[in-house]
Amino acid sequence: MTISKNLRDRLSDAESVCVLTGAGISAESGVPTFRGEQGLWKKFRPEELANVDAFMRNPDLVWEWYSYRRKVVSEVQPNPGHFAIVEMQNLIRDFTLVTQNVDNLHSRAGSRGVVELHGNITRNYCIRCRRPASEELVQKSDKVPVCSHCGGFIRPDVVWFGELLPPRAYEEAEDAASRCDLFLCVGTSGVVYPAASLPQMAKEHGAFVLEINAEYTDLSPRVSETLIGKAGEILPLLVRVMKEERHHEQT
Ligand code: BJW
Ligand code: ZN
Repeated sequence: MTISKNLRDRLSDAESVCVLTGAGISAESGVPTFRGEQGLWKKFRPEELANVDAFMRNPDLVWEWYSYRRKVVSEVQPNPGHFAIVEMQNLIRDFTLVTQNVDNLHSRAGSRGVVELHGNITRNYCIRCRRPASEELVQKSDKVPVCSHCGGFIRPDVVWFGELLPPRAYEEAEDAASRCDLFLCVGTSGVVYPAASLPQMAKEHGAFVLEINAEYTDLSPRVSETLIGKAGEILPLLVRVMKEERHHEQT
């Protein structure tokens, strides 16, 4: 992979960086993506599972789907893509990582202050009184558990279609996208809003928007540059360039 002179300059000059990640960054850890050839939703239809009506209609089925995914993410490890983002954070003073992923792998890799737009599958709460559910209750339940305080169903702390994103998280993401000079868009198909509007927002505010994906996406025509390949290979390369260029500047 060749890094153009222009991109090299962007990587070396960037003072404020915002990274938006999607399911593709965790693919190399063994977490299935949602869409595409290997997509999770080839087998499970999203409209049947990722909305609150589906949960109320068939809570045990939805619970089972999340139990399966919770097990998958607990058995995998962060990959070089996740670790490269941790290194990038250590290089850049004003750095924000925004993720659509619910798998907790960025935090497990060591990223700090991760902005989670779609929640986190490792947390669960009661739909009636909103108290968090204990790990023990979640682990032992094959069927949807009920809250020990009020008897309400326990649900995963994720954002389903038709639900609002956590307002503070989205505000932080918008702030970071509007003030950064380099915006990286990694492993997302860019079809789910409002997250998919962040690259555009960054570009309108003057940032260089770099997409990293295994294939071209809906976002590609609207970004500054797309690098096609695996996030776990491209991100470490970008970090190496950033380090080289910053080292040169200091010497
Ligand atoms: C690699 C790789 C490798 C593979 N290296 N790359 C504006 C226009 C139209 C619709 C809307 C709109 N605004 C809102 C909507 C409605 C809706 C929406 O966006 N619908 C569209 C799908 C049409 N949005 C919402 O409902 C949102 N809420 C909202 O807007 O509230 C306001 C409102 C309230 C009431 C009514 C209406 C609006 C909420 C969205 C919540 C999304 N939730 C999910 C599920 C989370 C829980 C769970 O995990 O089960 O979030 S959906 C699912 O998609 C998940 C993901 O975070 C999200 C994005 O997917 P992502 O990450 O992009 O993954 P993939 O699989 O799509 O792509 C993977 C990519 O990786 C591919 O491109 C591969 O090529 C690539 N790849 N391997 C690099 N190794
Ligand atoms: Zn409760």
